[in-house]
Amino acid sequence: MSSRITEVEVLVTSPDRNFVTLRLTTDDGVTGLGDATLNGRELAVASYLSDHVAPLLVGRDAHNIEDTWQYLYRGAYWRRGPVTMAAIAAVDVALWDIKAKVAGLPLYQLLGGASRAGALAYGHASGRDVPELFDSIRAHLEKGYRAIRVQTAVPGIDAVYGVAAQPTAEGARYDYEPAQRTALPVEEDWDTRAYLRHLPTVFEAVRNEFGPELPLLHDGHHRMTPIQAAKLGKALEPYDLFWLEDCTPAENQDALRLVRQHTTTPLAIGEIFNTVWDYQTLIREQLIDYVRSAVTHTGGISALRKILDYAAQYQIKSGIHGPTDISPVGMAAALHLDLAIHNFGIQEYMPHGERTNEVFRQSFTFDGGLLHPGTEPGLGITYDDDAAAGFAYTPAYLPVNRLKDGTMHDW
Ligand code: EZ4
Ligand code: CO
Repeated sequence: MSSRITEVEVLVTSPDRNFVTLRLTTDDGVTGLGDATLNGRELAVASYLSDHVAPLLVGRDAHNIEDTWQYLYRGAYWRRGPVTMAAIAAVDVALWDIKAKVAGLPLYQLLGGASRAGALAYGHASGRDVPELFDSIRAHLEKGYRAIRVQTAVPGIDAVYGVAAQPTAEGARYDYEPAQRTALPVEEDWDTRAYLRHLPTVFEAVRNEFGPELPLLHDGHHRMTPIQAAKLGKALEPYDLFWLEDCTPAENQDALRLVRQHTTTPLAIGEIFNTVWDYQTLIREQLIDYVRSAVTHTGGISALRKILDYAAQYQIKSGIHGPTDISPVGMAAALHLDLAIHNFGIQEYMPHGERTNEVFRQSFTFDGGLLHPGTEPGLGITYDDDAAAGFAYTPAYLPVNRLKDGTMHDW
C-alpha cells in the first residue's frame, strides 16, 4: 500500500502572529499538516521548504516517514540548525498526520496509545508587582491550571522577559507575546544582580500566599553565568520549584555541571535546541531533569521521540515547549507525544487567540488542568484557507537585550 505525495503547499498566515504551515496532499486525497514556524525568522523556513524541499517530496511515498526524515537530514549535507530542523519537523509531522488519517486513528495510537488521561499543563502568570502577580496566579487557578510559571518585573529593570503588561479590553493581559510587529526589534534592559536579589523574595511571597502544594516554575531565559545560576538555584530551594528553566545559555553543555553541583532545584532546558546532539552531555551526565524541545524545532515527532526515549533511560522527563509561536499544529503534535510517552513531565500551554483558532480548527481540549489531543483521526487540526487569506504576513521580531551600559546581552 502506498500513497504518493502529489501536492506540497507552504502556507504563511498572520492571524494574531506569523505562522508557517506545510500541507501535503496524497494521490488518494489525504492531507497532512506540519508546523514550520520559527519566531522572527519565519520566511527563511518557508523558503527552505518551498525552494528546496517541496521538489524532493512530490512523488515520494507518504508512508515512509523515517526514510523521508533521513533523506532530508542526510541529504542536505549541511546538518542541524533551527531552519533546517524546523523544515524537516514540518514534513515529519505532516506525514504522521497523513498516516494516522489513513489508519483512521488519532495519532497517539500510532505512538503506542495513551499512557495517561491527559497532559498536565502549566500556564504563564506574571505581574509588574506582587499584587498583580497574585491576581494573575488566581486567574489561572480559576481557569483550571494546576501548575503555574511565575515571571515578575524587577525593580531597576524597565522591561523584563515574560511579564505581560499590555492592557486589553478585559483589563490586564496575562498572556505574554514577546514578538512585536515593529520595524526593528524592541530593546529591553537587564541587570542580573538586581534580578538575583529580587526573584527569591517573589517566590517567598507566592509560597506564603498559595501554600506548598502548587507546582511553580520559572524561566531564567538564558541570562545567567553558571555561578549565578548555581546561586539562584540554591536561593530558590526553600520554595520547591517544579523547575528552573534555561538558567544559562546552554550552547555550552559543560556549564550545567557547575550548576548541578550546587543546587537540587530541578533544571529544564532546550527550547532553542534542535537535535539530540544539543543534549548529549546533559542527558548522559544527568545534568538536567526536563527536556524542553518543541516538536516544531527539533525535527518533528520522530526525532523528539528518540530524544525523549534516550532521556527516559536517565529518569529525565519531557517538558515540551508550547508558547504561542508554536502553531496549533505544533501544539497538537506535542499533545499526541505527551499522551503516549512514558516519561511525560509537564506541557507548557499558552492558549492562542481567537483569530488563530479560526485559521486552525482544533480538536484538542483543556479541562481540569489537563490537555488532551482529542480522538479525531490524525493530528486533529484542519486549516481554514479562507480565514487564513485574511491575515497577510507581517514582519515581527523578538526583542534584544542590553545591559545598563549598552552591552548586548542574551535575551
Ligand atoms: O521566549 O517562544 O518558555 N518559553 C519561552 C518562550 C520563548 C519564545 C521565543 O519565540 O521562553 O516565551
Ligand atoms: Co523558555
